Amino acid sequence: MIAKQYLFTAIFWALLGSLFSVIMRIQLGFPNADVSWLKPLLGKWIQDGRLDPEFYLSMVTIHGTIMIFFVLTAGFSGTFSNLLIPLQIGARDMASPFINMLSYWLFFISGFIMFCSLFLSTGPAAGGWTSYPPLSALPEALRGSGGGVTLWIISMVFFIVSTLLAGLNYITTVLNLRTQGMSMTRLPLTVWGLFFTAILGLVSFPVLFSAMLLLLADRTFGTSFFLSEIYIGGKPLHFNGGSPILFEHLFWFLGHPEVYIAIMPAFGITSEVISTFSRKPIFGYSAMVVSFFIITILSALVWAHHMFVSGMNPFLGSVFSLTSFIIAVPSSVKVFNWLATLWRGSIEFTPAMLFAIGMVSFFITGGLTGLFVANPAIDIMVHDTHFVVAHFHLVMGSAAMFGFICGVYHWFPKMFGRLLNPQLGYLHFWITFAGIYLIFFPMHYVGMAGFPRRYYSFTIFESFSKYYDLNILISVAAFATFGGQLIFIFNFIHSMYRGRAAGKNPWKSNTLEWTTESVPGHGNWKGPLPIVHRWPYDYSKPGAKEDYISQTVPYSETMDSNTPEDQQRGGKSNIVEGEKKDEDI
Ligand code: HEM
Ligand SMILES: [Cu+2]
Repeated sequence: MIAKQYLFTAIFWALLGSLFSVIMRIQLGFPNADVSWLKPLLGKWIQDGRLDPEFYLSMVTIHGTIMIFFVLTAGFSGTFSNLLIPLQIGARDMASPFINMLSYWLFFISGFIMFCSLFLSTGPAAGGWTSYPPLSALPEALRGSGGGVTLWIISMVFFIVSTLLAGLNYITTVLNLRTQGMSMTRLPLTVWGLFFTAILGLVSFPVLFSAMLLLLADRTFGTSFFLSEIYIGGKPLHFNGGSPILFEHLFWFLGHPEVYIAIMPAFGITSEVISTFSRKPIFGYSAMVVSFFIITILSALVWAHHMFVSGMNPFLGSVFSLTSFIIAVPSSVKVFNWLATLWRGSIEFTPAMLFAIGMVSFFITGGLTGLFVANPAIDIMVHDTHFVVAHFHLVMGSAAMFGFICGVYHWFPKMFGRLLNPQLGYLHFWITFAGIYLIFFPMHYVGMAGFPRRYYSFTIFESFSKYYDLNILISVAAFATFGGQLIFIFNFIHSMYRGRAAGKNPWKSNTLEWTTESVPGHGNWKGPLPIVHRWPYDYSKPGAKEDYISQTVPYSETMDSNTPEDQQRGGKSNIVEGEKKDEDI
């Protein structure tokens, strides 16, 4: 139930966030067009047929905030942690259903506050999703630095509390409520991904929390944590001694791990979907888990690669550059394992599988440019251009989003008892996949040509005029991609009521959630909890009757299909007696 609440809220925010990106693309693709027709939607933000420049900055800010925090953090991991952690580890519910509900409603309030900020007379926050001071700390800096930023900060405070509570709950559940036989080494990779996501959130969000409180103090109580001497109109303000760079450190200590918080659930989900629809065991299970672990640690050690041009000591730059390059290693391990799993599999192209493959594709193409921006010498050139926008949209925006959508296609039957229409799914996939490359690939070129991000218009720069066409292409592709999402929404709502009935295990999959009714009732399993005898990826085992063997099937029955190590153990079920008591018999 809470999973569905998170899902619906996430879809709402994703639509709104995309709508804002469409507004930005109208401006960037057609800077001279008359947009009076947007007046019914945007009201006073359209003046003389033009979009208000400061409102453009608000759009950038709110779009980024919504997409990263509301959709990919709370929406993504909230939906799948709540749905899958209990079902895949064989638990009746989360460790604390109450905290669970509380975290949803705190998230809801946080979103509500952000939504209200859209209606402020001075407009919503306009300092970017990073909300760097001084723009964010001085209410008089620009229109969107007024009440908008205050609401933005309050919203983030609610959001962070919600994320921390939720994370604690996920971790406790995974550690304590696994059913009999579900050792940590038999966890599906999705659970591993969600587990490490929760840990990473717990480590890094408190730092953002402190940054938010200090920023609020600078704004309202006249402290100067992040502000040093500032003159407005020749007159000095009373601040002195603070450092905006300090804010950057605090922000990016969350900000970088945040991109892994967004993408690690996608890693888990795609691993699972790729294994299921290649009908092959996942390649390198333990390497996958180890790379999750390494990524979790390293991602907290690379934050200053966002600050190469901030004026910090260049020596620090090399250190952070090195750690950033090292993080490419576990990432490549993952990609290698996905490809190796696909290799010679009997691949079944369900929509979920296509989105999983799309995710891998974006992760590769976007990840490659990560190597460019991790190198200070190159980053200094492309910093704050559309090159960076292209990089992070591919690797985090699109890849993580595809993981999310892949998960929705895959687990929709479990959530609603019905199947999504696959034909509409294919259409949705191809429009989105092609659309995203058409949007973000050309951005690398305009970025390298120097297009700065967060700029409202390029018309006064003579040298950019030859990129008009490319910008129009990007914008048109963005409109089409947005349109493609409406197909998905239609499919979603229609199939919820009219879709084909799904049955318990439509994908012939091994993990525990497929052993219970579709739309599991209260307590998840009607009878006793399932007992686990094997890891989740026994697909196409030689000698087995079918090409999948559920985790609940004891070893002895399908001796031939056991893994070599299992056979060494004599095929005995290796549940250690008394290892885990089933609390709920
Ligand atoms: C097809 C869909 C999307 C389009 C067309 C799009 C477009 C844009 C545009 C035009 C900008 C402003 C660039 C600038 O001038 O700095 C932007 C910024 C941003 N977008 Fe997207 N976007 C899309 C999806 C996403 C997704 C899924 C995410 C989730 C991670 C995302 C996260 C961001 C962030 C974090 C920023 C930076 C905001 C800031 O600078 O403060 N976007 N996007
Ligand atoms: Cu980073």
